[in-house]
Amino acid sequence: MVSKVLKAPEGPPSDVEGIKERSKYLRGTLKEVMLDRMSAGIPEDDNRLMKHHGSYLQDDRDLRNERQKQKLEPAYQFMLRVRLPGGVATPEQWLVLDELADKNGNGTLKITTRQTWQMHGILKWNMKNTIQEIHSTLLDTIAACGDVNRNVLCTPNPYQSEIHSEVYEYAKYLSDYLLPRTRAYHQVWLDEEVVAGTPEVEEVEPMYGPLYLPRKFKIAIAVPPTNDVDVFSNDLALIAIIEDGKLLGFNVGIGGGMGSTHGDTATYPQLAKVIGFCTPDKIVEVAEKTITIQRDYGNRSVRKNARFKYTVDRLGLETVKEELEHRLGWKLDEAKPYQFDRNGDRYGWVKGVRGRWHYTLFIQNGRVADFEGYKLKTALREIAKIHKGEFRLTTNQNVIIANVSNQKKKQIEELIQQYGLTDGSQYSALRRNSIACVALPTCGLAMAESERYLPKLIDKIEDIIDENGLRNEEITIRMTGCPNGCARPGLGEIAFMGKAVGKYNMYLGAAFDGSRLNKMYRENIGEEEILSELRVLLSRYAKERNNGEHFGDFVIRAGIIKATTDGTNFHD
Ligand code: SRM
Ligand code: SF4
Repeated sequence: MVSKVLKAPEGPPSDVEGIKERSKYLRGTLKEVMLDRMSAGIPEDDNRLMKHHGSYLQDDRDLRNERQKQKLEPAYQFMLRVRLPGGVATPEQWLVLDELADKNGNGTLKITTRQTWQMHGILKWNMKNTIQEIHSTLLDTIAACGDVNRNVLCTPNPYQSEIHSEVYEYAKYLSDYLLPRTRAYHQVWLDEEVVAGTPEVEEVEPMYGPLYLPRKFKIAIAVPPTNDVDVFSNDLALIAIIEDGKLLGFNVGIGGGMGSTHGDTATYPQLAKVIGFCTPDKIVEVAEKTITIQRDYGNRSVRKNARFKYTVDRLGLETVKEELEHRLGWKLDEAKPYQFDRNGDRYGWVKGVRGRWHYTLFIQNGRVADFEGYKLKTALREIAKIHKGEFRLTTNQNVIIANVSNQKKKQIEELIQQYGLTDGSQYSALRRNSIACVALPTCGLAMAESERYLPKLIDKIEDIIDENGLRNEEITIRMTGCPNGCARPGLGEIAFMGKAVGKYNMYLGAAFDGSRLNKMYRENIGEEEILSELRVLLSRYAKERNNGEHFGDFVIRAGIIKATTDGTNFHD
């Protein structure tokens, strides 16, 4: 039901709207073009649709110039992202992904900032069997990308494992319920036959409609006191409210997102704002109706202004809340108090309920590979072979080996020792709180290095950290290769967003618990300047901070940077 008063922005629909409209519910000509052996790539229109199937066509950017010189087509390959609500995977699923990465991918797995695996480097001819093998282990890649609801996040909190399992069920249910209903995925990849008499174009998407959403839509559930999911960076932010060990329901926040465009003040990161509370049984209805508001009023003309955060800011928070309640037919309760203490992971072994153990393993920037002298991928495979619990992928790109019995703990610990796996304790707390997006060489939007560079930069920052006695001081540091914000840089106490090769904008002043955005401190600087800025800042922090004061709060109190009180003043 579309309200008479509210309006979507005017303007001609973007090209992607046309592609979706003509796509016969996300089919396009994908089935045919994937069989075409003339090119390792696919046409742009189909690539736009491909995203809704969890994949992107990419090319290896390290090889781009050389191939251009040789007049060869780019080194096309596909990235494939699994839908894994709450980041929970069985050891069997881990083993399948591990094998597929070697067989069809580039031999590595990337644990993403939305709690799932990505594989890179899959050739077109191997896409179908890769998706089929993923399907055989009861996983899929549907809606892992595209203008739909994405992988639903949930705190994989090993301390409160019972609450986690309950909240996880909601994350999983939401993720499944909000899936597109088209059979396109099953027909393109899984050889499902089109049933005679039900022409595919007449299929109905009851919630999305034929145009799907104006842009991606993201949901996260946080379980306080941990805000590891960076709940406020989501279009729909759900905060579990727990009283006396029982889940009462969820505070509901709307309108968060991280992406922006350098130099364009009409784009900005924004944090979701809490508008009320609902009991657990209402959560699906709330999510569905919120999504329909964005479906009806989101900007379908300018994609960079199309996220729900802009819809909320344009229409006004109160108006969107009223519209939501109108669509629900009931009112949200008043939001309940909650408290977050951090947005990073805690590492190492912890004991949860029923005597079960959980080990959070530090994985630098989420890349699972066999490195020289550090056989991380092999080690996780060996653990998966004997592990009887599950793996929980975290939004900080780490992995929790969860639900381990006393007896298995000994065996797993032996493997941890044998392969030198780490809970990060030999590193600075700053490194343990670092995340970086993929960027080069696979990301087509990267302007600078990120995952391949941040660890080296931190090697140098650690010298400064040590000079100032800050080794155990938890400071969040984030890097992305462009301002799209895939490592949620707007929420780093120190953050870098790529501007050009070797050049970054530097940001300061986010809150350690993910409740305040940062602000630009220096523009377009290289390593030398980054280090000299940090040398001054960290030494001042070491000397002038108050007891227990986080770095992000300190730089504001010390007048080094102004606080960003709302995304709309991020650029001020
Ligand atoms: Fe992202 C686009 C990687 C989390 C905001 N993101 C991309 C693409 C697909 C590039 C592209 O469009 O061609 C990147 C693929 C790189 C590669 O080679 O793999 C990419 N995003 C990632 C991952 C893998 C980063 C990582 O290293 O972990 C994360 C995968 C998450 C997942 O499993 O679903 C990832 N991306 C995020 C997040 C963080 C989050 O959701 O918590 C954000 C910021 C939150 C948000 O959405 O506002 C994010 N990605 C974007 C944007 C900017 C969207 C915007 O509103 O402006 C883009 C560009 C776009 O959509 O046009 C983008
Ligand atoms: Fe690519 Fe930019 Fe996302 Fe990094 S932030 S993965 S460079 S789109």
